Parts: sequence; C-alpha cells; structure tokens
Amino acid sequence: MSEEFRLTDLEEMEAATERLLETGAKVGADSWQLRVKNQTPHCKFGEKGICCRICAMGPCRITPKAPKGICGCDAAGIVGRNYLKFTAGGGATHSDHGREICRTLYESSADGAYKVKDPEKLKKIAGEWGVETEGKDIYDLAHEMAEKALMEYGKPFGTQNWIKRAPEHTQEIWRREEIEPRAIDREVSCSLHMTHMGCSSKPEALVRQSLRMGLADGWGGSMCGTEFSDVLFGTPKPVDTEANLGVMVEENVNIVVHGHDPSLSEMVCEYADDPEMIAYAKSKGAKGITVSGVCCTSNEVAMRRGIPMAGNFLQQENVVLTGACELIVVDVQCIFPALGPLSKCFHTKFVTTSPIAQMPDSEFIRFSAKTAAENAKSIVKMAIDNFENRKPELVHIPQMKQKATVGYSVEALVKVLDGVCNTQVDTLGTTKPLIECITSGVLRGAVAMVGCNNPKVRSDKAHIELMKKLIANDIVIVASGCSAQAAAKAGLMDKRAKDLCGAGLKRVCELADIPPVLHMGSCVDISRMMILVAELAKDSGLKISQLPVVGCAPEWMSEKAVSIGNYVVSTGIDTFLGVDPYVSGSEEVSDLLTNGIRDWVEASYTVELDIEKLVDKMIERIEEKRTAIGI
Ligand code: MSK
Repeated sequence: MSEEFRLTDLEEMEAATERLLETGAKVGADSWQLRVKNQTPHCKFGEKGICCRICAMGPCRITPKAPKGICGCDAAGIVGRNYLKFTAGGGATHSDHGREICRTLYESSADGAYKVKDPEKLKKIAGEWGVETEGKDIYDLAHEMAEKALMEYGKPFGTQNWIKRAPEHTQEIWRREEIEPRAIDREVSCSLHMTHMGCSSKPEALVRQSLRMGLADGWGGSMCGTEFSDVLFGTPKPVDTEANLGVMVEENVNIVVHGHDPSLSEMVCEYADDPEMIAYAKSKGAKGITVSGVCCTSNEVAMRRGIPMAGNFLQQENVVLTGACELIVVDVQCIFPALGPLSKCFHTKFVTTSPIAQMPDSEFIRFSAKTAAENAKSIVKMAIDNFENRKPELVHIPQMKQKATVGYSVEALVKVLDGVCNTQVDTLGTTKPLIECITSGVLRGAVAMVGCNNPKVRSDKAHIELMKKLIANDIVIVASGCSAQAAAKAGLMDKRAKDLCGAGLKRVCELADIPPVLHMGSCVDISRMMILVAELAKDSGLKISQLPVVGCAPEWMSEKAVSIGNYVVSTGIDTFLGVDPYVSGSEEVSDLLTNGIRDWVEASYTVELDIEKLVDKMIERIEEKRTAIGI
C-alpha cells in the first residue's frame, strides 16, 4: 500500500466522538448516545411488529394468551399492515422530495436562480417520454417536462413512465404479479387505505402492495428526484473531495447543510462562494467560508461541486459539538429534532427551511424556488454574522479526514468504461466492459451498499467492514446515502484504496482510475443503481436476477430504507439487511419476505444481524449466481 495512505479506523473515529462528547458534557448537552441508553431495552411488541394502534379499540398486542386483536386480526395481519405502512411512509417521503425537484424545474428560467445545467439529459428524457424537442426553447421544454413529471404523481390511468427503462422481462414480471406502479400518490393512498381498520389483513396482499409501493418510489418518485436534479444541477461526474469532521476549518465561517433536497444546498453553496460574501466574512475576522454537509444533501453537493462531507447520519450532532459550526441549515428528512436544543448549548444557529420539517428551537426561513436566491443569501449572511459569537474555549475540530473521489452517475461510469476500452467501438457507451470483467472472473460481482446508521449497530462498522471484505474478494461496490459517507470517511473512496482489493479489482481500479467503492449519490439516487442493473441486463442478455449483484443495507433505520428494499428486491436483486424490519412477530410475513416473494419477483430478502455472517452470505449468493449462469 502507498506509504502515506491508510484507512481511518473505527477506534479513531470513536475517540474523536468521545472527545466531542466531553465538550457536550461541559455545556450540559444531550446526545443520541445518552438517549439510546434511556430507550433501551426497546418495547418487544414494537420490535416484533405485533403492536396495532390503527384504531381506537386498542392498542392491541399479540401474546400467546391473546393471539388476536379485538377486531380478530392475527399477528400476520398486524405485522403485514405495519410493514406496508412503514413502506408507504418511506415511499411518500422520497417521492415528495422528487416532486419538489419537479416543482423547482418548473420554476427554472434563463435569468432566474435555477437554470437547466444539463439540457442534453432533459432532451433525452423528453425523447423517452415521447415529447417533441425539436425547435423548442429549453425552458419551455423544462416547464413542459416538469408538468408531465408532476402528473406522474396523480395521473388517473396507466403506470409510471420510468418503468419502460426496465428490461422487458422485468416489466413482464411486474405486469404478471400486478405490482406495476400506477400514479405515485395513488400507491401511497392505496397502501394507507389497505391498512385501515377493516381492510386487508391477508399477508400476501399486504406484502404485494408493499412491493408495488416500493416500485412507485424507486421507478417513480425517486427517479424523478434523481433525473431532474441532474437536469437542473448537472449530471455528476468524478470529482475530488474530502470526508469527515476535519473538513471543517477553524479559521473560517462554517456552514453545514443537512437533509436531502439539493434545491436549498445548491443555492447556499452558490452564495457562500460569492466574493461579496467572502469579503464580508473577512470583515468579521474569518479567513473565509467553508460549507460542508451531513447526510444526503451532502452527497448531492459533493457529487456536483466537490463540497466536503462532514459526516453521515449519526455524526450530525458532532458537527455542532465542534463548537465551530456557525450555522446548520436543514431542508427535509433524517434531521434530529435534538439539533435545536443542542445548538442552544453553543453559538450555532439551527435554521429550518421547509414547512415539511419544522422543529422547536430553530429559526425558520421559509425557502422556496421563487425566493431561493434571497433566502440563501440571508442564510449565509446569518452564519457570517454569527462568527463573532463563537466561544473559543469550546472549539475543537477533530483533525480527521480522508480524500475521496465521488460522482459516479451511470453516465460517468459508462464514460469511464469507454476510456478503458477505447479501441472497441461496439462497447462504446455501454456497460459491456464491466460485464466482460465479471464474466471473465476479474471481478466476481457487485454489491450496492446503501442506507443509514442505526445505534443498534456499532456506528459505521458494518458499512466499513463489509466493504473491506467485499473488495478484498474482488467485488466492486456502488454506494449511496450514509453508507457512501461511511466509506468516504474511512478512506475507501480514495483511489489508493485499490491496494486493499483482490488482484482483479485492483487491476480494474488501476485501468479505469477509480476507487473500489464508487459513490453513486444520495438515497433517491438508488434509482441510478436500478438504471445501471437494467443496462447491465440489457447489455448482457441476462435477467437482472441472474446478474451476480446483490443489495445491502447493514445499518438502515428509516422508513425510506424499507421502501428502497422493496423496490430493489422487486427489480430482481437479492437484498441483505443488517437490522430487522419489525417483522419477526409473524413467521408468515417473515417467510414471505425472505422466501415466498422469490416466486413473484425472482429475488428476496436475507435478514442477518451478525455482520460477519451477513457478508459471507452475500459472497455466497454472488458465487451461486455465477455458477448458475456458468461463469
Ligand atoms: S440520509 S435515509 S440516514 S442513508 Fe439519506 Fe442517511 Fe438513511 Fe437518511
């Protein structure tokens, strides 16, 4: 391994957190570590999914003495309903994010705050959707496409436009199994209707709708979010950045963006870069302005602007605990309400911006596409004005960061592959070189690593340890969300991490000049992974379920993750979870998810809480798939 490169290990990260918690203790701050202790042990009925409170006759809980709720619903019905509700929550959340992006696209204009940065991608999508582009002004086209995309949420008839991107075999499965996603909002409503008291209690029906709901997210709302974000802010291409708390700069005004919707973070980055704002920061005694990110909004601006990533989900309190965060501005999703009271222990301003995510102890600046420039400017100015309120005795930024190359959209990956095989005209613009690497055995397969952190798992351990073992076994990784950030913090997105790979993957990394763990974006960008596997299947002539590819969310925690899991398995990809989705209370539902749905969609879940076993099971599955297709 190169002398100057080594991974940051978990112990170092945990020691840095401990040091920050000492500061927290001094100022009387609460922390998730303390709250976990107060909440443990968790309610067993909740953990098993056998608590029902969907009507006011209960709550009912299933026990050996009381095997049915007051309405007569058994454990399978209760667990199934809870699972579907969980999925609907996640699908609604992702899809509403996608809707906001479509609305931002609708507000784009040549002289406004939001412009179309990738007109070619817009035209390509218009072509797919049968919209005439010839001779049209790009903003007229943007508005037309935004309206069409918004109709995907409520169209009275038909199914999602994006599903036509899937291989014919996959579409046929979705038709046959009656899980083709219709209008996105319809699938959310239908799910909530099915789970109302006195509607569905048959596990098959509830699980089937969970898959359909997931597909409306992954091949609907999330895909709108990803594709139209690319149109507005540019399709990501490889860019260098850094990750972990050491990206915050003590001498600078530190602004942290957190949440998911890039409409806000893009504008904040834009104004933080404005020479007028930098001069203003200098006039207040700072050397400059540093914007860094947490969670998926961080992934968004890292992929397009190289903005550094301060951390992932369970590190959100740490950025405030550094004492050097002037302002943390949030949009939607995965934001701890704890940030409000925590910021009051420091000089930090906690700014909420969306009517969807309003929290106590925050300053609310209502952000909208129409007033974006003015909103972003006032947020940056508020941070600068707050610099002089810092308490120097509380400032401590752990000097810990790693280099990372991020921004591997499907388009960027295909371009990288073109660069490697530039003499073979027939593979240009395809995933064929990647398929050749897999069929020849240079690569054994690929794993999509996604999802959050969860205090039930030692933070980041599962992400990092699994990735290390997979790359050592010549399995390439595409990562998104907080899993991607765990990899970046450890150093696995540094190209020099190739030295940790098996000989085959190392060779591929050298030839293609890529890191072994490829950053594909935020949670909505798992839709990119769906497009990638669809292309791999079309280019190889195999079914998606035959590809030696699996998905894994080892530390997931959010409803969105369950929705994701459902669309990933429904697309034909075996999915491995390191945290149980509250279904252990029903053997019938557990068996359907881990076994029965394979008859419907050619893939299923594996739930394994022991991460050593989890990774071995993934490798085993990949090898089984290789054997099955004779490679
Ligand atoms: S931010 S959903 S903690 S990946 Fe997308 Fe991270 Fe999970 Fe939120």
